[in-house]
Amino acid sequence: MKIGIVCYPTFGGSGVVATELGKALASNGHQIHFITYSQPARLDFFSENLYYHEVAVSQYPLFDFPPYESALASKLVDVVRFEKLDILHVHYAIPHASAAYLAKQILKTYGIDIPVVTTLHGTDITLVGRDKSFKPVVTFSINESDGVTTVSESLREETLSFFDITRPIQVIPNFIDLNRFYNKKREHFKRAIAPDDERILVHTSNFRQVKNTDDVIRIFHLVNQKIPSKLLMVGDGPERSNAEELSRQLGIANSVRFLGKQDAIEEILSVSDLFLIPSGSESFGLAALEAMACSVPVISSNAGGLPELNVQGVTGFLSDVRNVDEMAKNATYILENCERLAEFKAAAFNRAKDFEISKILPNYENYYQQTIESV
Ligand code: GMT
Repeated sequence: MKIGIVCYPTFGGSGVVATELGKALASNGHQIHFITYSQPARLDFFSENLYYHEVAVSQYPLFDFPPYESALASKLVDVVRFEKLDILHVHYAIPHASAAYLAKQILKTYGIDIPVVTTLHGTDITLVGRDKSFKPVVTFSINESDGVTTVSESLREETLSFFDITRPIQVIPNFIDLNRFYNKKREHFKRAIAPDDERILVHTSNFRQVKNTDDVIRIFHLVNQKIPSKLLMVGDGPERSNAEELSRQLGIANSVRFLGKQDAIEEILSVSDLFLIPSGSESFGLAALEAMACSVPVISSNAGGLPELNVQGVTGFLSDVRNVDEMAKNATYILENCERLAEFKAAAFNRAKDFEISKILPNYENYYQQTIESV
């Protein structure tokens, strides 16, 4: 198939899923066209089946807000016509689903009916999409898509309860490439971070409020009182300085390292013993899956799709959002006993195997085929 993929090209979860999906489809022989405003972060190599089309937004003094959606729709029309695409797959509803709708209508004037699949990723539904200023457009463009997928059952249910949805939604979960994400046994790196064999806890995110990064620091503060340990905070975003400030206030700054944005996240996960993800909302938790693939158990909240990934008492533990005391108690329980920790690590890795990309990819391929046939 010739597939157009529209996504945010950044480090965020939806952009990562879209890029990894495109790469895997390309190596399965499909021709993939990424259409976005800059080269996706993980699209860093050449393949004969991968194409990238940049959406350039003209600057004009009148534009306080450059009209990206119109520029994207025009680019979609151009790429679908000239590359003869079979289907468009847009990731994150806002503004990609409505731009695809507009492109689809324009393409009809050229006698082309392009099938559009929209994948909802989380905040496009749970936070941003619910905003009054977006809701009618999100509802309309979901209903006008030829196919709609969500990354978890929980997100499917939330979509159906927040919006007036008139079409079926297919759940296709996030996936992981186990050839990239596995425990690489970086002992020298581990010794550099934890010279006295301290346990290493880790958090990776975009440090937005929804990630509750202050809870990450508070959980670690409690664990650190019982178990010699270090915390690695990976990523960057608006809450980072608050988290840094809190770690100073709690007197644990020397045990917490803020590493900023990192490409080789699997190297960091490979030296880690426990992953913390106490999010207030999380449609799936791709970051937790990446950790599990590297044999790192997970202490999470029970928000959104996290219970569909993290298995209570097996791959880690789940608690109510903001229940820092319980999360710290469970973290300590896993870390205090070497044999127990090894069991949780093995179970985390086993669970990650359920989401191996080769198991999930056919779901997308079949869904594309089905959608093309339905148009
Ligand atoms: O987590 C984020 O804030 C990034 C966000 C995105 O849309 O880029 O991630 C969402 O999509 C990921 C990939 O499907 C999911 O694994 C994340 O759980 C989801 N984040 C939230 O729901 C907060």
